[in-house]
Amino acid sequence: MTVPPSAFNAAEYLLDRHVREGRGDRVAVVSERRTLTYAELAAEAARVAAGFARIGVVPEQRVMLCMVDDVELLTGILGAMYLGAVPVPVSTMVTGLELGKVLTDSRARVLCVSGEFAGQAARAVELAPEVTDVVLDRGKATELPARVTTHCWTGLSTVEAPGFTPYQTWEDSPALWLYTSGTTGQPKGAMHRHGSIRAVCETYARHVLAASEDDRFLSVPKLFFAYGLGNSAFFPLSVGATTLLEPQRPTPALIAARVRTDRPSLFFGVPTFYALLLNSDIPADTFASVRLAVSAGEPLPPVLLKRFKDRFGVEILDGIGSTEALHIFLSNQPGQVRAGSTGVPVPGYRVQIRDEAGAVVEAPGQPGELYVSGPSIATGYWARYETTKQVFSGEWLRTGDSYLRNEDGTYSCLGRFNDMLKSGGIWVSPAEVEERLLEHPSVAEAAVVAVPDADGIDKPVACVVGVSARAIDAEELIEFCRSGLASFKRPRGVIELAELPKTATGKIRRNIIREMVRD
Ligand code: 3SK
Repeated sequence: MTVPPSAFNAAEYLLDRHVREGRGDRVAVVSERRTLTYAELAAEAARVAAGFARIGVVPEQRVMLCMVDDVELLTGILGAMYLGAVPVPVSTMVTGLELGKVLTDSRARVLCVSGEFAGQAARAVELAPEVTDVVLDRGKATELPARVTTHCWTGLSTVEAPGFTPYQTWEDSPALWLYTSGTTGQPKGAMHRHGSIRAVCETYARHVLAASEDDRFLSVPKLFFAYGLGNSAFFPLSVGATTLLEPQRPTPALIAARVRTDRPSLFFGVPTFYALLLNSDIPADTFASVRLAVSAGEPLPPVLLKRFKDRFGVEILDGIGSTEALHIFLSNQPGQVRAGSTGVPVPGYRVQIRDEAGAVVEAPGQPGELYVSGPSIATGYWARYETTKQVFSGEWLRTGDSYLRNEDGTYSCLGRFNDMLKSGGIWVSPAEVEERLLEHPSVAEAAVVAVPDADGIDKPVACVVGVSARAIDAEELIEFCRSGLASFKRPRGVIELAELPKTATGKIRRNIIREMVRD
């Protein structure tokens, strides 16, 4: 007898459940312009779903969204899910050409854009002949090619949809695609199931954050990034809490003002943003409402953890996730933070460290590549057969990160598997040298890469961004590293940069830095 698939729709789980269980009047979302209760947010997402259906979107079809963090993007994502369609939120930091690439790759017919990105959308749509409809939130449609039908978001989202019923998806139905290019390579669409969305809420949000309906979530990473999507949509809505959406580009002053006004209890950032906060002059009581601060995206240097705790009185929980795993699967636990480690597997996930031949490394202290298995791993990359086979291996996901297990059972990141460099024949972790560089008062950001010396032998070179008004003294910095690290790990050169090149999600693009410094 075949077992019928179990019906489950992530948007119903995140919205209707609260309305049904009497939480409809609770505040779900606070943005710059609007505050909506759960009942209002569910009704608006249903109207958006009906609006998508009116313009011809059908279940399983992709809807790409290049929009700022606001109610429109949130209801666009949830509305598409209600309809059984597949929302594909994409970075708002891309050029028209980059947007065109992912648009073409996804074969989405409908593109939703915030007005400020109409220029990029116009260029992208020119490159993607399958797009038939563009939904524009604010702004003018004049730049868009005449061949597409343009719609205004208000028209889509305000027409009542009496009788609208969500499409009956299953746990394994496609719910969401997220494009990732990692630090190199072509963007690939990681495909996620409806069931994976509930899984990240029931693992990380429940067991690490202990999220409850009293929480207020504020995330610096935006909704288009897997990390931000969990922080600002899935986690708060799964427990009937409030999400604070911020459409503007974050700066320390803007975020500090938002924290003071809206008093989040959970705050999410990336190491680079924590460094910016520490280099700003925001008051020491800024984060008084925050019960937990979270960092992911890159390993958090211990010096930042310490300086943040000393100055703002809040401990940062460092964790690691990936777009393919949907959210964080290895994390420090509240009250048990170990500086320089990413903590332990989140309940529900297992990790392994494997050597280059793929054998599991059992001994602590031995570096290898981190693999993860758990309930939210993507089903694969859209239309990328070979890459899918390389990255997804049965129940295991290959992360591409180099890790080791410490004696106490926690795990520490050594960098990207292929970022490791050798100096004098000995492996050097760029993360370790960068940590030391960041302890120097004149360094705001650092990336260490291998650069061949006159003999063609790779040597570690530090690329640093200075703290404003403090000049970098290269010799002093090298001496500073020599005194705090094994001498062979010290950088042999220092290059000062105005900024470090980063991916849309804030990861340092070491391949670009390598090219810059080798030229
Ligand atoms: O990079 C990370 O650590 C991360 C965390 C959560 C979700 C997604 C990502 C990429």
